[in-house]
Amino acid sequence: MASLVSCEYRDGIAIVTIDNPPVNAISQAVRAELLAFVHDLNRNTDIRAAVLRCAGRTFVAGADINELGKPPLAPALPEVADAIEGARVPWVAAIHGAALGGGLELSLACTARIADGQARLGLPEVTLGIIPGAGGTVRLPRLVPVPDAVEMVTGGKPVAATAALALGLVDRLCDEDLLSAAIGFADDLAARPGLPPLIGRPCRNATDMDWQGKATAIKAKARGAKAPMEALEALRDSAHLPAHEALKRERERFLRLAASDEAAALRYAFFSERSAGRSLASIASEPADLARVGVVGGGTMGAGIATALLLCGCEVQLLERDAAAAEAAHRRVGEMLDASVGRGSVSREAADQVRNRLAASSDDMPLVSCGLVIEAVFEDIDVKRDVFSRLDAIMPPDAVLATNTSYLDVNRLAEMTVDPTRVLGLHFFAPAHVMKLLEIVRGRHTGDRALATGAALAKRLKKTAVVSGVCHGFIGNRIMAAYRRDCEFMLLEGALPAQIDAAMRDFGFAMGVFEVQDLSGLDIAWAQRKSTASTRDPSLPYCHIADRLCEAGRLGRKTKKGWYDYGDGGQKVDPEVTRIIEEERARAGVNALSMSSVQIMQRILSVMQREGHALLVEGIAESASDIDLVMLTGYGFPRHRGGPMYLAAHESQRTPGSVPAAAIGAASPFKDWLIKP
Ligand code: 3H9
Repeated sequence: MASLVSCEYRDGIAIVTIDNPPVNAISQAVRAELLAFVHDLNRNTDIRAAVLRCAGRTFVAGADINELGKPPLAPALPEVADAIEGARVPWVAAIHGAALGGGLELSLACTARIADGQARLGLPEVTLGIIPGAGGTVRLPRLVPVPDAVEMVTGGKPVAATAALALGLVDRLCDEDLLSAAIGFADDLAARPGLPPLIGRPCRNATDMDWQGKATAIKAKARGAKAPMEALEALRDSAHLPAHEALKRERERFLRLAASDEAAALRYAFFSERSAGRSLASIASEPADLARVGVVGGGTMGAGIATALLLCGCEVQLLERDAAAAEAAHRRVGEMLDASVGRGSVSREAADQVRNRLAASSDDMPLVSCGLVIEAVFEDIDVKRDVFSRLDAIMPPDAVLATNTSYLDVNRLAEMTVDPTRVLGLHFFAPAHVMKLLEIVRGRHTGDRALATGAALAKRLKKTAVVSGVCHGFIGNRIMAAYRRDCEFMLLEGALPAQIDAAMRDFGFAMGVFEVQDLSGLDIAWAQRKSTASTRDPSLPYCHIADRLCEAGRLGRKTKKGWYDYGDGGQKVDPEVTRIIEEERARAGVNALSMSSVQIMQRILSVMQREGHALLVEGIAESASDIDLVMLTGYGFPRHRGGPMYLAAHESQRTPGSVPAAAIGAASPFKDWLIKP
């Protein structure tokens, strides 16, 4: 087998190169080879210093995630880090790309660090349900101030090279030949007595740390995930215990967490993200040119899509029905850009620059030069069919046409074109410039070029693309509509909105289903129910509660009343809603039963899983992990739980013979709708 670590020598400097594509993950083989070189160099008295660098696009991006959760294989990374830190000669880490997790830990064991201007450095372990396991929580706070170390480890967000320099995390930045600069640096270090290794130094600015305040903030944000709090505890140990004791405790914590359900679920989420949209990667067709993209409709969704496109470097031509609407749409995009500046997600200069690439008009002819047009007009099949008919007439035959519909039949829109192979769905999630998910909807006739264009757009927008077939609501909204409906039946059976919302929050959702409805408004779903009322199967149960709230003008937060009362700014349970629920229970002839949080959540999961299973059987979703990804990235499902399909698979693995979650809803007097939606 080819070696993964090599060493060359230049005038007494050893250059040790890790070459383990694609991201130089530090697998057992890399650890073994690297450790062997450390020992060799200790014995070689011709060597004055060593440089640790990587081949390919990045420095070490961390431990090999495939090995986590399995019995550790020797040599362990802490052993390698200790050996580098205790080496006879100074070691310099030359960092390009990303130095993450175990990669940063290796560099912390070196005597010094030099990075190029594009480098990013971080300890993202908490995003995988673990804490750093090779000295990160002990060496980092001895190099950068403790509050900054706490931020990096408990938040998991990498810092850019310039910030790393300011923190003292790297010693030098270099924008040209990184290797030569690293060799020069190593030469300098060899010539002068070094500082004691990090492990022998005290923590920096430890008294500035408000441990209690941070613990409260983490608890509020973690939504039940354990790793961030464990990371804080590890850092607290590091600040208060001798380094060798803190290292020992860090390792114990790391091994315990690596074997936890939370870590397994987060690893699954990590790999699901990477495998999403795999079917698109094999498409050989060339995508349409995305330099200029058209957006039809500049409401909240259209403006969000335009903002996302501008921020990824596209020119945007926005079409509205008249000059005033075009002007309003232009303004809306400007406001979204300003808000992005306010949030710190984009700089003022960048926002001002991209603003110039937006044109909004009521004339559709400027669309003609766009490679892709995305319609985001009112969610009405006739309105959208008209748009497609017009686009088909004016757009050149090689332009791709997309709809941002959330529910409507993409095939019926494609019917309006001469060549339906160029039509696809691109379902963005609001706010479109913030949310990571993009459902790429493959219609009956959607061709490879249209799909390749969707994939190229997702990549450019840095969104997670999941392919869906055509059905009412595609993957995400179909599942959401199903569990929302069941939650309303649970109201009839005895639960109250606040109980259901609390059960979801306890599970890890940021908000419960009724709170979400109040935030987004109850009127759109109401309009949809009214429009399909004539075709509803009368033999199926129907819950009237939401209709009654809407009829009473309770449309959510915007009317200060919905499932809750928002009269004085806060969210309060409203006895009026409880009364309506009780009346509807009486009308349905149901005796209310009490339901526990666990029962409520099991019921919600069972509906998600049942619908997910149907999506797979019908060929709408390509894989169970795609379904989970949609729920994690678009619907607030807690990432550390893996997703409904992941939980279904693990539930049956863990407790064979247990009552499957799907059976729980079968006790419902309204189970008919579960069987036949
Ligand atoms: C850790 O270090 C623990 C230590 O504290 C203690 C140990 C004792 N392992 O994301 P991409 C694969 S925990 C294995 O598409 P990009 C990935 O699956 C680790 N595989 O590229 C994909 O494979 P495929 C802490 C990994 O350019 C391919 O590489 N580190 C790993 O968009 C390309 O990945 C992290 O959490 C890995 N560590 O982004 C960093 N990383 O082609 C995790 C990637 O078969 N990695 N792969 O689908 C990342 O954040 C991104 O991959 C990175 C590159 C930013 C580096």
